[in-house]
Amino acid sequence: MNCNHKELNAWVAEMAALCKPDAIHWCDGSQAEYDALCEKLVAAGTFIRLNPEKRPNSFLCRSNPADVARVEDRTFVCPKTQREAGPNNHWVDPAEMRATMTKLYDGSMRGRTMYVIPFSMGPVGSPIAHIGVELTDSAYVAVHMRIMTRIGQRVLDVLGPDGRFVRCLHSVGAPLAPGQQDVPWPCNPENRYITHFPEDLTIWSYGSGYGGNALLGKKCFALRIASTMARREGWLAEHMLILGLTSPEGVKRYICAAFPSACGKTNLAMLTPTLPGWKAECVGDDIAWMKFGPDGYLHAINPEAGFFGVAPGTSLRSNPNAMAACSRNTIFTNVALTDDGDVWWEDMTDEPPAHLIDWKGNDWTPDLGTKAAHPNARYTAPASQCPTIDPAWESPDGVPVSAILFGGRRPSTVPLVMESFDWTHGTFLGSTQASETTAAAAGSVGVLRFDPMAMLPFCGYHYADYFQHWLDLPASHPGAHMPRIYYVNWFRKADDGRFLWPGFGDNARVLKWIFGRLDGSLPAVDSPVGRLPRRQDLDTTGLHLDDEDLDELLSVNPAEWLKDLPAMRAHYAKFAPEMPQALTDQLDALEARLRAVL
Ligand code: TSX
Ligand code: MN
Repeated sequence: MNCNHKELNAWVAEMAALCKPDAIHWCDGSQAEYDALCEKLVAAGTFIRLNPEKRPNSFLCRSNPADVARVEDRTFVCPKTQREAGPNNHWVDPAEMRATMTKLYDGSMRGRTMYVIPFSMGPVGSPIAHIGVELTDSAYVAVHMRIMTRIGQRVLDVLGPDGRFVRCLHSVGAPLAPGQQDVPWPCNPENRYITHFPEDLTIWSYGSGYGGNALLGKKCFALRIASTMARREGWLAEHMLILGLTSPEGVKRYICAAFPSACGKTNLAMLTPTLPGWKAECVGDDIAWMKFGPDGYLHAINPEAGFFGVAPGTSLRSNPNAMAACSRNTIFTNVALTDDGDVWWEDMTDEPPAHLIDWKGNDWTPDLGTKAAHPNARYTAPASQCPTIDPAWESPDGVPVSAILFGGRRPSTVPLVMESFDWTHGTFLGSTQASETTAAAAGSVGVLRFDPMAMLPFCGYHYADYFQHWLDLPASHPGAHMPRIYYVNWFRKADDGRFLWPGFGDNARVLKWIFGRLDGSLPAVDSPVGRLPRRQDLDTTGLHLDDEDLDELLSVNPAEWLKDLPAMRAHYAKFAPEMPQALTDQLDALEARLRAVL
């Protein structure tokens, strides 16, 4: 490895002097290096090689049961002032946080290797991409970074002697004394910190080895830090899938979509349309970076190179493309192990196997009544393995975005689809995006849980400033051609509790209506809350959907909507007094339109 970036070399030396690893390993990103690290993880008892006949070149890993998910209560955003971080982030004075964590990092890598991982978020050299370097004492993280990002010498080559990079420091916080035996999943659950210093483009993570806590290119860089960069520089870093949709006439358009959790974002990203002649292709399932192109369109890249997907619920029925993507060269974390050396998780098949080893390593049979896989169990698979990966998914210029979808899980009130009146109204729709709580979520049932633009845990600065950035975007770029904004709801229920809409591949019918709107071939009907399809314009051929159900799906009941307004106002009040006037005006205008038709 050859690095002539003085600041990078100095920072690596400085962090190594602090963390005191036994060795330093610069990752070149080669297959040989990946294979050797996986073998090392097998020898350490961290990885179990799966049956090569069933899952070629794939591994199972079981984490410490205390380290199974992102830790939002231990996640901090530390600009100079609390005002900058906003009420949507945990803030600690940056000097104080640096002091606290410097003490923890002192000697934290003793007995371990520090991996130096230069990585590109986005196609290497793309003008929309950005570079980071992660220092980590976890080989699990190193092999994940090779799947989830682009790593190695080619990244240093693009970085050059003085390029900008995000400094990512990660330690599991479990130094080894001389001769001390390691554990399969080292971590330090009592001292976890996931910390962001946006003013210094720095991320410090300590104590966890799992997912977004440790793979610092993903949520920490590509969303929290990148959102602050995007605001300064006039672009967007969003928690959105990107998909390409081609009509039977061969017209192709790209759509981005942001949904709260449990709405099936990855399923939509890998959609298989049920409409004959329509084709959907996947650019990304989690994050979109969008910058204006010379054509005035926002051009999106997927900054990631892999899928870190939730396994439970994924099946040949819900998402055959995800199943294919993780059929080989995949790392599974906290799923169950079958007797023939393959993996299983809840809802992968209709019937569970008669015997498994569960995610904690114990014998499992269906009668136990416990979950065999952890609900947040993951597959880590190269995006290139998705059968419907878009031909342009690695285009350095990104793909032009024609539409942005927001949505939520709303059993009542919200229609299947509506179009915003304009960009400001679309921003309003995103800012009030919510799901209704279910029994599964903590707290009471049927309450609106707001998650604006699906960025609640990921917006790296004050939400009011983020909304203002969205509002300012069209005027910030001469000749801007903004995407149209839609709000969708696959989850509306009838009074008897049935889902009114079949969802999944049939969502292509909604995308077809949006397509018709984009090319000007379909009309829409104004309602107080947005523009709606006419009944006859939603293609329901082949569906068993009776007229009453379709009416209900596309209906807007002003009295129902008015019931949501106090919650919306309380939601906005959390970000007052900084909340943009344009959005509180939208709320007032919505109320006035609803009252006018009551
Ligand atoms: O992912 C989902 N999508 C988007 C697909 C592209 N899910 C799963 C959500 C949990 C992550 C959905 N669930 C969707 C949906 O559109 N819709 C529903 C609700 C639903 C569930 C089952 C049926 C219909 C709707 N029908 C039968 O089971 C027969
Ligand atoms: Mn996500």
